[in-house]
Amino acid sequence: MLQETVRRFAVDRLLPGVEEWFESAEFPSEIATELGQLGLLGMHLQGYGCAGVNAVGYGLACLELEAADSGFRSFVSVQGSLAMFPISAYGSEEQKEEWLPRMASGEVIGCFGLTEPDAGSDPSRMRTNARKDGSDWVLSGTKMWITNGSIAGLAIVWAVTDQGVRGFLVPAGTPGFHTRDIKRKLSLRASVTSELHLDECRVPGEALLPGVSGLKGPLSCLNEARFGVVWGAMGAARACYESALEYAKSRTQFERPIASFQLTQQKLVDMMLEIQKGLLVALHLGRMKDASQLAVEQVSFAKLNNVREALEVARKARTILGASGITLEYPVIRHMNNLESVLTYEGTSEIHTLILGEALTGLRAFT
Ligand code: TGC
Ligand code: FAD
Repeated sequence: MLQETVRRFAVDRLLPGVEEWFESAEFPSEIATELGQLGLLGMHLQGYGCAGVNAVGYGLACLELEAADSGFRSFVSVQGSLAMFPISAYGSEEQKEEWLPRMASGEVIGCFGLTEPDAGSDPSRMRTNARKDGSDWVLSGTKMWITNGSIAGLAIVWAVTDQGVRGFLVPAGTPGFHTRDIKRKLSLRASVTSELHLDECRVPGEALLPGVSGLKGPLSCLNEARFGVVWGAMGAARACYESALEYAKSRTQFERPIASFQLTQQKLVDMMLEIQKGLLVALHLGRMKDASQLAVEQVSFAKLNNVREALEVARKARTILGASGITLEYPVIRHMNNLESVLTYEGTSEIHTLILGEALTGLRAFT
């Protein structure tokens, strides 16, 4: 029922506008409250206005949203898993009460500032720092490639302190906090990506997330978001496959539908196999997550496999559409370009390969 509801919302509300939003590089921010009304923001969290559905339910919603466009799944991932999750898991009671209900409804949009210009795959090299000044904290530094940055009412900013890496809640409008959008993207165009600038930005002591210190704070949030990507990537792949199948049946060359050629059928069958395998991996992972049995390496396994295969499906679909495959009249090249970002964010395919390599061999190959 949940999947059907999200699919209907995607078909009725998202698909009619998505080509225009992608082309004009615009995220329709009014969608935030509609996603909130559907209960999709922070949907896997408990209490404070959150829907409290299980991991499989969250995954299915991500699948249907990304079948429309990765930008919508990204929005929900960042809001629920990267902005609300740390407040829910590591926040004080006051922080939860102040922010979570308004974020669940979509009234307040959140963003997650971990990546920096010189610290992407290796966030341990982050330079953004926070120093204690009386009871306040003063933050300085730059965050880069931050989804929802300029439309967020609240930024979760990770910074180095004398107690290691800590998380801070920085409301938009705090003096010293500015954002600048990253333009000319050819991927994730229906999504806002920004830089965050913190210039002696002063926040009160209560802005610190009290429940976690060290890199495991932000990295644990990534687990939640990566889980959503595992499902979402298969949604994008499904949309490409469906578009290619329909096109192949109606497009005639050499006096036959191109779907009747064995080479086209081979592509369609390979696409279908990878989508079904990827969905089974996602479902298995969801059930393990619901049983609290999911290991970090298993999330890497699925993120690496499902995004890599989704991109391959998109590329095969693109070839079936011939020249039509390069226009926005069909969803394929939009998904294909989006998936290039998905391959990179939430841990690049190389980083997930190295996480798995370490799990197999016991040897770290990052440095
Ligand atoms: P390492 O020494 O391995 O770990 C430091 C501490 O963190 C713990 N840990 C984790 N905890 C929970 N979940 C995970 N996935 C964890 N990975 C590590 C670890 O146990 C340790 O804890 P403790 O208690 O011993 O201190 O850290 P490292 O510096 O060697 O880094 C390892 C590496 C390379 C795997 C990590 O840095 C990494 O995953 N890098 C990739 C960075 C990344 O994914 N960035 C994503 C930014 S956000 C984003 O892309 C949002 S896109 C938004 C959208 O969907 O639109
Ligand atoms: P780099 O880390 O510089 O990597 C460049 C290349 O080198 C990659 O191929 C990488 O795999 C490879 N590489 C790096 N280290 C190794 C190694 N040890 N061995 C082998 N190869 C290696 N970040 C946030 O914090 N919040 C967000 O909301 C957010 N949203 C994003 C939205 C979009 C659209 C994009 C594109 C990115 C977003 N990111 C966000 C940033 C994203 O997480 C980073 O881009 C990603 O972690 C990689 O960092 P980087 O781009 O600096 O690449």
